[in-house]
This record gives sequence, C-alpha cells and structure tokens, in this order.
Amino acid sequence: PDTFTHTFDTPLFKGKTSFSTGLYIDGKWVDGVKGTTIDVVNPSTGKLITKISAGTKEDVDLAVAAAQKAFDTTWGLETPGTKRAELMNNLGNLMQKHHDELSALEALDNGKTFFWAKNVDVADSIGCIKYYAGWADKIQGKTIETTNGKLTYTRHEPIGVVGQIIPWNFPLLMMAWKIGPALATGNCIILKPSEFTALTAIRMAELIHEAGFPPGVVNIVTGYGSTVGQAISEHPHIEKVAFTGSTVVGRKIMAAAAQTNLKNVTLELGGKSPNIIFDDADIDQAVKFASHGIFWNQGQACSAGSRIFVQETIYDKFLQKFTEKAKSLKIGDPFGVDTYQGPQVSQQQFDRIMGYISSGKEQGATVHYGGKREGTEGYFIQPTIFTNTKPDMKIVQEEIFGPVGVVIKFKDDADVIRQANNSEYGLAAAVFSKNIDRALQVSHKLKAGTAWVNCVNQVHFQVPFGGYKQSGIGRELGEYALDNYTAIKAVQINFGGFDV
Ligand code: TXE
Repeated sequence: PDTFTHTFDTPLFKGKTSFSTGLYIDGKWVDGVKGTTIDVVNPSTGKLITKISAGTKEDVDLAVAAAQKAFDTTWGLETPGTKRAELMNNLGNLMQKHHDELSALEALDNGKTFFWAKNVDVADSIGCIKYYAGWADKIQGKTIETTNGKLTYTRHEPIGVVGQIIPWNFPLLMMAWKIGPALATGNCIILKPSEFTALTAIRMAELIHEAGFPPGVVNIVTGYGSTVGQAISEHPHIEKVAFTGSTVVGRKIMAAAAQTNLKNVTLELGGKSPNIIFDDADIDQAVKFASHGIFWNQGQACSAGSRIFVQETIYDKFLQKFTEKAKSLKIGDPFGVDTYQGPQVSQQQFDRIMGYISSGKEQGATVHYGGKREGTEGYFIQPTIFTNTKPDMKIVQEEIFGPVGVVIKFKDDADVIRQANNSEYGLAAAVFSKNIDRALQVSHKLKAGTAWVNCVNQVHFQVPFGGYKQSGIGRELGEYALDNYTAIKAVQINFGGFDV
C-alpha cells in the first residue's frame, strides 16, 4: 500500500505520522488499478500535504464485488442487529479515543478550525455512529390484520450494496451521517469522499478495520466525481445511492440512476436559507446567530443563513451591530486558539466566491463590509456583507457557499414570507421573534425542511434533515433515515383461512 510520512507540527496526532493512502477494498489497502494519484493541498498555505489514490471505474467494480460477497456471506441477513450494534459501538469508541487526531486531520485538510472540528464535526460524528448503533437491534416490521386465518407481516430488510458520495465541507460528519444508518440496517457500502478532503475517510477506514467489521462491509474508494462518483451512480449492482453536494451533480446522479438500474436516490443539495429577524426579536441574540449562520465553517454549510431579512424598523440598528460582530471575527490559522474563521477549502471554491463578490458589485449591490481576500497565502476571504440588493441578483438567488451574506429589508410578515420563499431552494429557514405565535405561524409557512426559531444552524443526529424543492430528496438523520436503507417485504401466510 501507498503510505506517506508527514511530520505534523502539532502534538495532536500523538506521534502518528504515517497514514495509508490507498483504497480500502475488501478489508485490505490496495493501490488503484491505474495507479494514478490526487494532490491533497493544505488550504491554509496552498502547499501539498500528500497524495491519495485516484480510483477508477475498475476499482468501483472490485469494491462492489467485495461488498456483494460480504452482503451474501457475512453481513446482510447473516449478522444480527446486536452484533452490528457492537461493531458500531467499537467504531464509536475508537473515534472517541482518536478524537483529537481526527479533529486535527480535519482542520489540516479542510481548513476548518480545530475548535469547531473537535466540538462539532468529530463530536457529532461519534454521536451519530453511536446513535445508529442503538437502532441496529431495533429494526422492526409490523403484523397487519387482514382476514382470519391469514398472517401478514412486514420485514425491513437491508437493501444490499449501497453507494455514498460525500462532499468536502463536513468530510467526517457527512461520512457518519451516511454510514450510520446504512450499517445499522445491514447494508454494505462503497463510499467516495471528496477528492479535496479524503484524509479523515481514509483514517476512518483504519478504525473500521480495527473495530472488527468483516471485509467488504465498508469500502472506501477515493477519486474524482466524474470517474468514481459517476461509476457509483451508474453501477448496475448498486441498489441505492446517497449523495450530498451540489444541485448540478445531484441532477447527474438522478439521471444516471434513471438510465441504468433505477437505483433508489436520496439527495442533500444546496440552499439559500432565509434568516428572518423581526423587530420584536432579542437583537443581540439575533446578531450572534445571524453571524454564526452565515460565517460559521467559512460559510460552507448547506444550511447557511445566507439571506438575512431584517424588519425595516430595526434595519439600521441590526446592520450596525451585525457589522461590528463580523469585524470581531478572528480569521487565520485553523489551529489558533482564538481563530473563528479559517480558509476556504480550495482554490476552486476561493475563485468561485470571489466571482460572486464581483458579480454582486457589477449588478449594483453595495459591499457594506469585507469583500476582499485576507492575507497573501492560502484561501482566506473576509466576512462579507452586501446591502442594497435586488431580488433577481445572483448573490440573492444562488448559493455562494462562502462567508458572504446579503442583508435585505422587509415590511411585515406577509412580505417576508413571500420574499423568503422566492427561491429554488428550501433547505432551512430561521425566524427571530419573542412573539411565539408569530414565530410559529411564519415558520409553518416557510418552504424549508428545517425551521429554526431564535437559533440557526442547529443540526442533531436525532432530528431529520433535508430539503424542500431543489435542496434535495429524502431526509437524513433520526429514525427517518432508516427508511432510506431498508426495503420492505410483505410476507403473507395462509394458515387455513382461505382457498383460491
Ligand atoms: O460540489 P460537487 P463542488 C455546492 C456549493 C459549492 C458547489 C460546488 O454551492 O459551491 O456545490 O462544489 C462528487 N457523479 N455544495 O463542485 O462537485 C465530488 O467528487 C458523481 C453544496 O465541490 O457536487 C464530491 O465527492 N459524483 C454541498 C461530491 O460530488 C460527483 C456540499 C460533491 O462535489 C460527480 C458541497 C459526478 N458526475 C458543495 N461530480 C452541500 N449540500 O452541503 C462530482 N461528484
């Protein structure tokens, strides 16, 4: 296997400096069939960290064969839920043991701060795996009364071999959201991490191995979307694909599924979530959450509160406080103890965001604060606030996926509901008001898969998450996600109750 040795200048790795960087197929580390690699770049510096394998269609075929074999012989119906739970808890415990190391790897590879990686990404990933371990022995069907002398029951069976394609904004967390429910219900997995941030998935493969999962149950094939991702979406023996990423790629995955074996598809796509602040809100609370809503994780959150609607009577006061808050956010080294904002994940994303900032200016919006690159090295962008926007501007309609928010005035409840719903997306929405009747009435009228009241960006593994409209199909997390990974079989037995 290909390994690299890198001396990380942080004690957080506890001396572990060597990682496998091949593909993890059938419980073994292997080189990709073609032997090509992908550069892994540190977004804080733009410098090379290491190289990982660039898998291909042939590697996906090998992984699917391994997964199918595991499903038929050692996993699937062969391993009881209690055993699946035990292995998943082993994995959760190993992640806990390596909590700092996983957090450091995420900060290094993605650019998010070590603080947030540790307290959200890794903490919630552990929580998610253990939560679904709890479900593994509680997958149950129903008995259904029809006629006397007939027994009918349902079984929630694992689907079989499933494909999972994940993005770079929460690399480990998205992996946990995907593998948790799939393993709990007895499926075998081919997972493709993003080509930009595969290091935690690779490290997880080592922990999955150590936890004792049989070979072939989880296979990690690193590589590009157009090769490995496409091969997963088109594969005739993958029965389900779960994807988190851009709406453009979501469409391709659905089309590929439709044109091949009609595999089940769940999609968690982009957003342009409204964050609504009424004049009866606690303004300091609203400012704090509005800032966290758009600037947290460098704005690279699908649920980011990127359209901030403020009632006209408090608009100036809010804008002044919100700007002060943006100014106070410390940008810099993700490992710095007081850093809030790290670099964007890649040169590509940096360019995309700077392109949106230029487009906002060209279309006549005002850069109220920020709008520039920060420093000269790495992919850092200042927290940016746009005002004087028009509803059809690109910065108001399209997902920027960076620390760039638009602040928009509104008159009253009806006006803001209309403006907030004027979007092709519908992932999340937030309402700030101390009038609970108003907050709930407005929340219920917003076309979004999540509505937050007096908070933003709260996601919990027990609570379903997903989008209306072009933000996706299906729900992840909570009990709801189990349905994505089970096929229902109805068994009907005649015990003397009827004849043809
Ligand atoms: O996403 P891609 P990109 C949005 C966000 C961002 C934009 C572009 O607006 O600015 O998407 O980011 C794999 N078949 N989100 O281009 O390409 C790819 O390898 C199968 C929102 O990086 O969608 C990676 O593993 N797979 C989002 C994954 O798709 C393919 C998170 C996501 O990358 C593929 C990320 C193909 N043809 C971006 N092409 C969210 N919902 O949180 C690429 N991939």
